[in-house]
Amino acid sequence: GSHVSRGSRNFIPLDYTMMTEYATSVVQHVRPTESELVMKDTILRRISDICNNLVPGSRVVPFGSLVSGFATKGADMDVIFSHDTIEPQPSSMDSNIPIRLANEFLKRGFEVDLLIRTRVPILKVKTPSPGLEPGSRPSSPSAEHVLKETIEEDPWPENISCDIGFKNHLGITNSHFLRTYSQCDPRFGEMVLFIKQWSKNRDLNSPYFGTLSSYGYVLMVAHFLINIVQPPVLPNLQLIPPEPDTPLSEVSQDGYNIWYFKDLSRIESGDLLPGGKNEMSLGQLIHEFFQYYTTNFNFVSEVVTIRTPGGVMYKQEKGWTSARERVGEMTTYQDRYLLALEDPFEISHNVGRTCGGAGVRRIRGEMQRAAQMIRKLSTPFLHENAGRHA
Ligand code: 3AT
Ligand code: MG
Repeated sequence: GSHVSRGSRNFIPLDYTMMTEYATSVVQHVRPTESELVMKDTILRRISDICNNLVPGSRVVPFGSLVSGFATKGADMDVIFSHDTIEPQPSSMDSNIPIRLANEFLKRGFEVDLLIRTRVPILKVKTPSPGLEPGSRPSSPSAEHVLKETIEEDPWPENISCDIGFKNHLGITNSHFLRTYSQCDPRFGEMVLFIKQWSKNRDLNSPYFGTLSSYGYVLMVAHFLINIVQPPVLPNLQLIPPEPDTPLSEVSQDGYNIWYFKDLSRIESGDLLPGGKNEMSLGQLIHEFFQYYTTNFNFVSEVVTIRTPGGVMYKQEKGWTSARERVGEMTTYQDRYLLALEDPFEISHNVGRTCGGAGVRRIRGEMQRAAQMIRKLSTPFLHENAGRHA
């Protein structure tokens, strides 16, 4: 619906019907099908088996959009290599695991790429085309069966790639955190899928080439829905204190405060949103999202922090003012603060650090363009109005 502000003559109320229809169709189009999800599950089990073969007791744990529910069609899978062995492996062996695993996947016909210029090493593996797996045997008959069936009804599945990380356990936590938020209101997931698709179409989703990761866009959407739009669409789950008997493992991990409220029944009852339910359409929310980041948010001085009341801090108070080098596992990398998005748990980490000056300028320019296009699409009877007032 449109909102008329009484008494302001020149105010043309926008009609978001078309934008909402358009956004809804985009979202439907980019959502993965059920059979894709089944197939990804099969592939995950196969990858886990290969890991377990090399390092007994090891497996891969999914995180990212597979867990949060923000995956788009054909999206990569993100997993963490994990082994529950009680005795810690000798460290020399540990550091060899990515390379040994890479060889293991190569042997089985996967396409393999080992990235070491990242914060932590990442092993990218791409599933082999069916029939090209030399000497491999199915990990379990049922898995093979499901895979075969899926392939037969859908010719596409050859190139699913999976990023295997070796040290990012907060990623698992933050994916479950985002999943909980996505269960609070369907418009969160819908906005994320739309913004992700927009950012990919406009070439603004390449963290390796100076723009922002999907995770960064998700935080920008969350901030808008928790802190900016009135009444808020989402409550701030990190500000609701834990019960005294909450297990420590839910509150703290590696020295980080990872607490967030998880009781979905209380969330659904609506009493966490005292301002009442926000009834805005998807189209209006998307428009206001772009408008907020193009006209209200100050990229130069402000930091998006979804955990704090209000959700905005200043770069100055976080000491996020000038770029600096940091020494990582295998390489040094740069921390930049041109676009400042505080990670909800690892609060010293700027999720927007991948953005360079040119990247930020392009993101802002494209947001402006998007806001203008939505305004045009949503301005009713432009000519009629002009005629009537003449
Ligand atoms: P795509 O569909 O792959 O574009 P995604 O939702 O899987 O999107 P990402 O690939 O950006 O999102 O990230 C996967 C997960 O990795 C999400 C988050 O748990 C973690 N992650 C990604 N980037 C960062 C980051 N800069 N800091 C902390 N965690 C991150
Ligand atoms: Mg991903």
